[in-house]
Amino acid sequence: MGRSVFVVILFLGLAANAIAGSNLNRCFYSMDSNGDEMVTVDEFKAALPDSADVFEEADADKSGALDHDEWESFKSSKGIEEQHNS
Ligand SMILES: [Ca+2]
Repeated sequence: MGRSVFVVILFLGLAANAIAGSNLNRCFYSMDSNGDEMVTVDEFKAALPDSADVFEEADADKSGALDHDEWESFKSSKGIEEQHNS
């Protein structure tokens, strides 16, 4: 019984992610764990471990860190709506 409840919760979590299309709608500031207004690759991987491969794509100037404009531009280019309430 407990196990099946767990499976249902897990499934609903996965379904919610699928409906969202991706988990790339993260707010920039929710990924900037040290608050320096730059998201390094380490911060990015910590926030989005399944999406680490998009870091280089989002890092338009190849500086090794994302600034807010780069992240917003990247999301816009993907048609991703930011969700501040997630
Ligand atoms: Ca940072």
